[in-house]
Amino acid sequence: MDMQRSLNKAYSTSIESSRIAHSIGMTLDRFIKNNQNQFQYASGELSQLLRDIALASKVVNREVNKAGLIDIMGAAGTTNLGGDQQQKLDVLANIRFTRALAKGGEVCALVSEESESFVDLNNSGKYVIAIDPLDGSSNIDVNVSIGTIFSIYRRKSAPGTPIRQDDIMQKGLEQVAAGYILYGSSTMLVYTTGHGVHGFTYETGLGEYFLSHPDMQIPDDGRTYSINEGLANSFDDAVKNYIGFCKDSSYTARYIGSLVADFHRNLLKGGIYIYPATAKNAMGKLRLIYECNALAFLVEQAGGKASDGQRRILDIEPESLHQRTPFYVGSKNMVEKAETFNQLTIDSNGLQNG
Ligand code: AHM
Ligand code: MG
Repeated sequence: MDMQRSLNKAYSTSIESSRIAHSIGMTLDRFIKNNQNQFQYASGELSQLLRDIALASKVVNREVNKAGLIDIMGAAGTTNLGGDQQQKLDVLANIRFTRALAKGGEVCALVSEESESFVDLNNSGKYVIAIDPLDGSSNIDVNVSIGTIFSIYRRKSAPGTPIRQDDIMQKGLEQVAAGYILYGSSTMLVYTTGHGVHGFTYETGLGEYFLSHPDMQIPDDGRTYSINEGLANSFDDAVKNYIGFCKDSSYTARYIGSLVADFHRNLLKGGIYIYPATAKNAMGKLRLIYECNALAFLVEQAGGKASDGQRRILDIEPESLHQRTPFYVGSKNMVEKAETFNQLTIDSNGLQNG
């Protein structure tokens, strides 16, 4: 009997110590700290800026998760039980991120999908941020994943001097960090500082992001294409022919209509996302500065490709704040294949005109 008891005790002790021995994973904070010396300007400010973004995303995540209760608590534009004015979630997300970044002091100017012109934060911060605080917000009402997209640039002008045009209008190649937060079946933060792509999953109980996807790589090939095929009549022939190719190859169509979610799936499984020029939008729908550049930086860091069908996204010189661009992004071989259809059209037009 005594023997059995001591055996049980030894067993339970070993379970306990093995539980303790297994680390629950690396937190985002620790990961940023451990990798701080990889940054070109390793003064700790960029690290703090990433932490500010992570913190604001936790607040937004809480609000996104409450979105289903809006019918009970009052829709946007109405007054809730506490007498506060309810705000649309994308507006609210913009406020949350702007506040967090303004408070931190590392960011001197902010470009956002929600603001007509850039926001001067009136400080001597060394960084400029471009952000889409809540992309795909038309999906909120139907409980579909949505996301935040961000790009970080080093300012060109000296801190303390007025913000200049060239601080704001930098091409994607000059990003020092970029990432997204996906508010999905679980919430994830994925980012790069130019040293690979790392994904962190949010553990709501602990209120922490944990490293779950280190060094993410997108497969060179895939069999999934994501495009709003309902608009196909207004695509040009190159895109129509590429869709035909996808069908002839028995590829799978997957289109959530939420850029971060479509991008994230393709990043993990391989695939291509296309938002091409349409009859309504000659330059496509998506915005270069705060939607496409960040995802282009991430996908290249993961071994994939991003272009406007011909040019590398990261090479495009921005001309206006809310500029649109056609967007082809995903597995390297798939993007290259789609580009050949554009090239064929250009060549045949050249032949016809020549
Ligand atoms: P938004 O910035 O107004 O939310 O629009 C961007 C969204 C993307 O998330 C998504 O990929 C795309 O618009 C879907 O557009 P469409 O409904 O035309 O297919
Ligand atoms: Mg958007």
